Amino acid sequence: MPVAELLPAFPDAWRAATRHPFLMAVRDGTVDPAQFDTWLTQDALFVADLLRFQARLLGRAPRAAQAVLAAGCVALVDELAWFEEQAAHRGLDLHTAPLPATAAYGELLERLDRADVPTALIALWTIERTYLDAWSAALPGAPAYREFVEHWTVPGFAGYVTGLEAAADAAGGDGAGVFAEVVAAEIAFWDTAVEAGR
Ligand code: HMH
Repeated sequence: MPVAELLPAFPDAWRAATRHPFLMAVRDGTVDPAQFDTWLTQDALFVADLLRFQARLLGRAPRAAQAVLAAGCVALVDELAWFEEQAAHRGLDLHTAPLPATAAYGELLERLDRADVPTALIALWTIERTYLDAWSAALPGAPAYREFVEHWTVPGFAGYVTGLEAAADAAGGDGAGVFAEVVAAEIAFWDTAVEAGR
């Protein structure tokens, strides 16, 4: 089954992950800056974990998936630099400990190293598609947060997500289980930013 059909198969979880109160507050400008800063520092840790996962996946991916995965690795390296700039700008220390949801998401990525390639590709597509839809729901974003909203809604990012979808569909595989697991990890990640920032 094409991975796009997973979205309507899990409507409640998908909605919770992509219409989260955190993102609605980013859109409206009412997000608590401490919550936003918590999300930012934790997401920088997540992206470092994601780069490790994706680089290893590239090493065992089918020939047809190499280009999109390699481009994604380069983009994640740039993204780490972008996070460092954003953190410096906001006076944040990125050398913080992972909160439980961040650590759990990192452990999920490590487990996916041992999953078969089709499952890992579906997981990666889910990770990025969730972010695309979540930040798109925050458009245009309050002025103070617009740069972040734009970062994950630019056409280049949407095109990347489409490329990952094609790679996942070409690999085949049964994605319902891993899709549900990744979406749950995304919901927990937003929840944690809200709770820990309080
Ligand atoms: C939690 N999910 C999370 N953070 C991200 N940066 C992405 C997905 C997209 O890369």
